[in-house]
Amino acid sequence: MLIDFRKYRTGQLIELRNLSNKNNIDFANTNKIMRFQVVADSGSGAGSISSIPATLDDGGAVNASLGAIPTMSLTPAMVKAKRELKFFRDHGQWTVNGVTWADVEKSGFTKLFGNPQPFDVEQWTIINASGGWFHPVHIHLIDAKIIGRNTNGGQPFAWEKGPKDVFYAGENESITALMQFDPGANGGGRYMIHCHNLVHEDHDMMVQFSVGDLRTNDPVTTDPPVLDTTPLDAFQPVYRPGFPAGT
Ligand SMILES: [Cu+2]
Repeated sequence: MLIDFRKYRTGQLIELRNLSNKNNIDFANTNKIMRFQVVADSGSGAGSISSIPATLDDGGAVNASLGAIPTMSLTPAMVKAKRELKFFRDHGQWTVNGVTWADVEKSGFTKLFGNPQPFDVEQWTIINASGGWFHPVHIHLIDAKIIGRNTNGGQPFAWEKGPKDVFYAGENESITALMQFDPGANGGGRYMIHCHNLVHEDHDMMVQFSVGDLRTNDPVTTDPPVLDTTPLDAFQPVYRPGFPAGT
């Protein structure tokens, strides 16, 4: 995302706000995302947008190894498998196709929603048959090209015509997307699919898929925590507007 601050004057404060949507629950600071202060020189190189490379990586497979296809060049003819993900509430649990993360845990983390092989292209359809709430669905690892939405005349919205990894499944909406499973430097393995509503993902709307062998790049052991030995007084106090300094 590029933001052009050139028309603002030095010292001006610009706020990025969340305008929310229907069937959402907003709290006191839900609308506050980020605040920018415009300065004469941000110190980030040339101080001009001309310093940004002309070709931006789309976050997908552009620079990956042979076999990778840029996300927005994916076509239905490349599809090896089609899958459906239905997001719904079942006996007080938030599920994906009736499956919860507790089911994945019970399986010893072997239960998979899908098992594409490296560089396979698949077509996934995300379905929210409820009229009462929405699900922002996050599929890890991939970027996808949205090719259909049951609302908006079957077309993606104007702001969805680029690579996406979160899919807004509004009330009674379904979204169809193409994605390629580029295993990247990790070589594949298990990745999550979950609703990004906090209450939904916590209770228990998350499943997993594997690219290739699920034992590759084990998420439990692949990036073990290490003790941070930085002295506490090395941290600068953080100023948050509306809160006392240092909190
Ligand atoms: Cu949800």
